[in-house]
Amino acid sequence: LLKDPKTVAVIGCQFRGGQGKMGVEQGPVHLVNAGLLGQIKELGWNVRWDGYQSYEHLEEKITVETDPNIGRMRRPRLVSNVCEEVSKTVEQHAKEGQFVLTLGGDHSLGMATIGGTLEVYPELCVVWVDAHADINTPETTDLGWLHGMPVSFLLGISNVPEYSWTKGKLHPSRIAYIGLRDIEAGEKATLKKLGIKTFSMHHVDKYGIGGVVKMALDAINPTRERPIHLSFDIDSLDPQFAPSTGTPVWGGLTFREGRYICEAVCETGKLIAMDLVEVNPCLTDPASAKRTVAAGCALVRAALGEELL
Ligand code: 5AB
Ligand code: MN
Ligand code: MN
Ligand code: MN
Repeated sequence: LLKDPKTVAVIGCQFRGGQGKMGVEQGPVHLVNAGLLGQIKELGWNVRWDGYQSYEHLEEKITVETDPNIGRMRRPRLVSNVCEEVSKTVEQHAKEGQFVLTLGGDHSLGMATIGGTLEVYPELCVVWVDAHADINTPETTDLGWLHGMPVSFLLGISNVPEYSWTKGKLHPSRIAYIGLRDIEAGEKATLKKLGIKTFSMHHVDKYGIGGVVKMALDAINPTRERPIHLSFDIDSLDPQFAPSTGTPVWGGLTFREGRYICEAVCETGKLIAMDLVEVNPCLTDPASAKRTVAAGCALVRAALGEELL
């Protein structure tokens, strides 16, 4: 499936413009400083480190003054411009046949990463692991931050001229959620209307994580032939395992459950990209930040085959 079967391109996206808290742009630095790249190499992969992408050129050009809200959307032009750029980078690496690992940064990046892989793998399906559905539209969003909206752009249900580069090519039958527990009323209506497969924490308790991953893959990838993009928001884990994140919600996945998702998706042999987002090492005491970062590293290793060795 991957033309360059043992190469991971790693993109460190130092971007926080899709949400309101300082520090999430430091996620990539902390993950890399924890030894993530060396850990990936130890699994037998070649690592193509793309460097930290800081987007300062865009942040200088698109300031608060020149980027007023569009409806309720906050920092809409900055997010759009950064995501368009990231999308091209991801697309390029995917085209070269590399596994694309994107380290966030906030989850608005999801419209960029999946937008990029979809260009190369039109048959792609998405496993979105998150406490939140991130499917708000400019109409349904309450807070206006773009990290709660990327899926709506991928599906093409948010129509904003400034985002015309998002092609809306993801079919609703090609995405499944795992870990949901904090969804807004407008989001619920959208999920229901589009018939999107959602596995909340209730389902994890009811069927076990093994059953849930199987049901999710059966729904979006019945014959396991489709390439898979895993978008992993660290806040899907319970705050006891990943406290350092911007929107923690109690009652989440255990570390083992989160790791199992990565293992099982890897086991299909179809995983072609992963995002690890919303690690914000600046929101807690250093020990809690370290725990969150260590959990993130372990999730990436599992997705890249640590359990299969
Ligand atoms: B995250 C909320 N639904 O839209 C919104 O961390 C939360 O990428 C979004 O999942 C959380 O603002 C975004 C209230
Ligand atoms: Mn590159
Ligand atoms: Mn998210
Ligand atoms: Mn989330």
